Amino acid sequence: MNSFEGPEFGVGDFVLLDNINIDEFMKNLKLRFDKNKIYTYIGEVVVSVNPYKQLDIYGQEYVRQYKGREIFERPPHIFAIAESAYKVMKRQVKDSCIVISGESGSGKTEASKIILKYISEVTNLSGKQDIEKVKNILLQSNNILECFGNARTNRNDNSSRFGKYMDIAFDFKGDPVGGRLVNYLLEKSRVVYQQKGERNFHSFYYLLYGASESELNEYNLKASDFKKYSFINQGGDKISNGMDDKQNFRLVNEAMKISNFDKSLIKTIWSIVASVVHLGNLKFESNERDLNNNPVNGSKHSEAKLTDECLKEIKIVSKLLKLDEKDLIKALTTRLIASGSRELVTTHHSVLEANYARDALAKALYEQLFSFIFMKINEILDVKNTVHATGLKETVIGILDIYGFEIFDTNGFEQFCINYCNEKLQQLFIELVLKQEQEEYQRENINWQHIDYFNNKIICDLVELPHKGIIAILDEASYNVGKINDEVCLEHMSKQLKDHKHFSSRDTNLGDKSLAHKIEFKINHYAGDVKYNIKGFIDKNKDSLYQDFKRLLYNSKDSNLKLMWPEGAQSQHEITKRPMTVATRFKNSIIGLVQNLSTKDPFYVRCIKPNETKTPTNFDYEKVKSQVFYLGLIENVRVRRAGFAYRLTYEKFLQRYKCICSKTWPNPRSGLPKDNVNLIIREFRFDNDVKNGLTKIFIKSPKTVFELENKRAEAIPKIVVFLQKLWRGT
Ligand code: AD9
Ligand code: MG
Repeated sequence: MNSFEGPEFGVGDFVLLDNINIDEFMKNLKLRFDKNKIYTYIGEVVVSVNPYKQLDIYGQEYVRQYKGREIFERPPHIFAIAESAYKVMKRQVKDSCIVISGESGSGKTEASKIILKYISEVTNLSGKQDIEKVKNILLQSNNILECFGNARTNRNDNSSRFGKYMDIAFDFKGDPVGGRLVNYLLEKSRVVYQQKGERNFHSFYYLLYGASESELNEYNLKASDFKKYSFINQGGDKISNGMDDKQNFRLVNEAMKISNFDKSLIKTIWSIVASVVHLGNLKFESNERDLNNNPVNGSKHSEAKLTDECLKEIKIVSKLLKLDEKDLIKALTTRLIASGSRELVTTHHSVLEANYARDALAKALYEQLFSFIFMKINEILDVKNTVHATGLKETVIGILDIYGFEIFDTNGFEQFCINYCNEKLQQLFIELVLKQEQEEYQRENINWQHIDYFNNKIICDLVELPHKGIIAILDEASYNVGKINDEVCLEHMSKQLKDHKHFSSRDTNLGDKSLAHKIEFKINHYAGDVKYNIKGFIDKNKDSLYQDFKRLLYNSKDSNLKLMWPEGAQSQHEITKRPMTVATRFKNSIIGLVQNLSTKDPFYVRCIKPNETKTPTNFDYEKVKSQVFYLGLIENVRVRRAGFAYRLTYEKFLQRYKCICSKTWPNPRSGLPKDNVNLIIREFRFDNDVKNGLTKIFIKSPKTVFELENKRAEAIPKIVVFLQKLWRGT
């Protein structure tokens, strides 16, 4: 890479820094960012800084430059990582994966799209129709998922509010034949609540500002009524910020058609989106006349009833979701529960409970819709359904675009889950980087000096251990209906985790006076300390949607909607099991993800956000520095430098570099490739920087690789002359 970039661009691999410390690291990163060199390697990890402007580095010409090349042959680029993952998959017939991490707005989703585009450009060169179709759906699926799962936040105008893992399946020729998407924890609280300056999910605005007058009439929506729609107007005025809602509405509909969503499904999807907008305008008042005894606990409360003016909204929602109007009202204002004798009784909601039920219904409708969309895309991408299914096992490249570490002023249940996920991924990163290196050195009989690193397993255990971990304690509290509130749950945690080095509250041994009593706890994450507010943990963890709603939606006359709610088929008596909590489901899905990734050859893209102002020129030194710390990049450079940066089989090495040495060019000496390789190594005095493995030569410093590459570049004109002479027979 140095042979392609001058010294004015700093070093293209951090391993080449003279001294590895944060100041040198930052100096190099800034120098490169200022010169539009947004990619820098740490061995095979690429560090990417969001340029916040369009760079002309992703076109055909660039694809050609990286296609089929080794990582060190060209300047650092994300294409080189995509190419490496592709090569592993194709040449070694091994699964590989690309893990993209970084904080919100650092460029993860853009990176995943660039990778997908690269793979799409370098495959199916013969232009087979069915493979083109698969590629097209893979690319189009982003438009659909971003419409329903992304939103404008104060950090990012197009922030993904869910985690996404995508497997692209390839046939034996290396062409994509299908795929599989997995969705992690949609931030559904956004459906009913947005902060100032933020928006609800894009889909609401695409519909409102993109659909035609007549379509909007069908949904009983009016763009000019925006200010009245309380579920989507909380962020402020129509805050599009460059988002072209109209154009995007068209693109999403097109993408759904390309992905084989039939007309009726598309209609159901927009009807659900519209119904959520209308649900937001339902209001309840207390029916003072009907003071009632709660048959379960005997308490008295006034019953909620819909205000007269929103009866119209009820009609609209019922029509959109093809529900019976009376059933909808009943499900919003009452609840069927099993009393002690297991007979079923109806209890009436208070106004507070009815508001809660309305919000729960809106969130659940949207979340289930989002999962259903994933399922539909998976159905069409299922390898079994593609023409290419051969019965052979396909090889896959996995791409993970998942939320980065979050430290806000107030951190709740969502941040707790997201940060736990990042702990797990960090652990995998450490394990894989070290494990893989160690295994290879062992296989090749190379001595390797172990490098010390912080093993964050202790923090993963703190969160996930059965019976003892935070999730287990939270679950116990969540199952204790009505008896334990958030505060008491925190007390339990403090008691059980009082000695843990990475947990503190006011009541633990590490008692931290800066934490609010009974409300806050702190986890000492690998990336830094995070204070969590326990308020809402139990509720979000239980995430109970009354069976009444499930039954209601299952009984919809809209067959698509009915399909989204199979649980509604259960009768009240059947529901005896404790449903799995959100935290446990999330934990299981992340453990599954990590297991899945650990079976693959991993590549990493570590994304960095240069500033909070979304501007291309500002490199906020302190902000970037903190990301460098928590992404563990300095440790990564150290580990990489302690090992061997590059390795090639003797055959490949000889093939590539025989031209630089008179002892191997034009004809290598007789003997093994290994002996010839060592002739080259000795000739240029690289002896101290290499080790001989059984089948491969290991090179410690990338500097040696660059010198070899430079020498090769110098030798090539001479070779051309030599070959010309040879051909001319002179
Ligand atoms: V979040 O966790 O989903 O909130 P991401 O995914 O990390 O976040 P995203 O990829 O959405 O960030 O990038 C944010 C914005 O930065 C994009 O909308 C682009 O405007 C901008 N961006 C990111 N990467 C590039 C790039 N390689 N070239 C140009 C970019 N602009
Ligand atoms: Mg994103």
